[in-house]
Amino acid sequence: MSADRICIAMQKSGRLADKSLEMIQAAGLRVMKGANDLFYRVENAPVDLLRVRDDDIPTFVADGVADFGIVGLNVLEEHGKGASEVVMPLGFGKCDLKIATPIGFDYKGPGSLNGLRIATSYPNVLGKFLADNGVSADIVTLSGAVEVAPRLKLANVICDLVSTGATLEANGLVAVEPVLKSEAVLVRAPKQLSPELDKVAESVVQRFRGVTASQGAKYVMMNAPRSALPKISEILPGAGAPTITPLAGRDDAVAVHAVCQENVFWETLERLKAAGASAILVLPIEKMM
Ligand code: PRT
Ligand code: ZN
Repeated sequence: MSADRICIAMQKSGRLADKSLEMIQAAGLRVMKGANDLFYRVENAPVDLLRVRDDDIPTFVADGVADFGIVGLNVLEEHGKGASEVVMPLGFGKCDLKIATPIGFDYKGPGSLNGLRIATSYPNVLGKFLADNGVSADIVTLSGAVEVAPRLKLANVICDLVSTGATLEANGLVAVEPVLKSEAVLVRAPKQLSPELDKVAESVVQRFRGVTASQGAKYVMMNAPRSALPKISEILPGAGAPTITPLAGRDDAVAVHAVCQENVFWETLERLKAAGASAILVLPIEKMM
């Protein structure tokens, strides 16, 4: 850790590690993977990466040991974010913390959990959910393999992360109640920085915004009759006002350029074509500011 460099805490290995590094690299930070396992250095900006277990990231950031952290919202909520600020969701590591019951359990809402034993790795988040819903239940805290708890008669139901649902299915469980929607977030320390480092921190935030904004966004170009413009604007998904330019030698037709914030599917292209558009091109966007 150095007083004249920004430190970003990220998961060392696990589900978020590769995507976090990709995000940092997409923000234009050239990462040097040195012999030091704990720290990676960025060579083109005063930034260091602190590589740790995800559970420690909220504390490192809240204590100002790191200036930023990339961590699952589930972990942040469980460990407490203190005075740290969630700057933005990052669009990866998506999963849901859910209550799941054995198949055949007659679940009628949170009230059905009264008096039960619930196994989870997220006792704080679950405790808050139960309190908010006026439920009194026993929380059994396990650090892993939560899904086997009902079979071992350790608990009646569980509260665990779900992404595809395959783990629940393989264990004869079914999700019945969402507790927390999660994805990786950028979190910032509640710490005063020198003016120089504050500039670096702002630029990191701006670039991360640019990377997340361009994810899934597309640049769409086409030619179209002027008369079709209202219909075309309606069809383009998540587009702001399109840029309209005249076509040389044609009064009745124009070129339409638009940035679409959502993915553009084949059906959209077919609808554009049906509305009169031709020469339709969809291009990926690399950076956006
Ligand atoms: O070593 P370290 O402590 O850093 O890592 P870890 O083992 O605690 O966490 P890791 O790497 O497993 O997960 C890191 C983060 O990824 C989590 O905190 C979540 O924010 C996010 N994430 C996204 C997930 C999942 N999807 C996920 N599916 N974390 C865990 N799972 C597990 C879940 O617990 C269950 O066992 O996958 C299983 C369910 O998956 P499906 O696809 O079968 O539903
Ligand atoms: Zn962990």
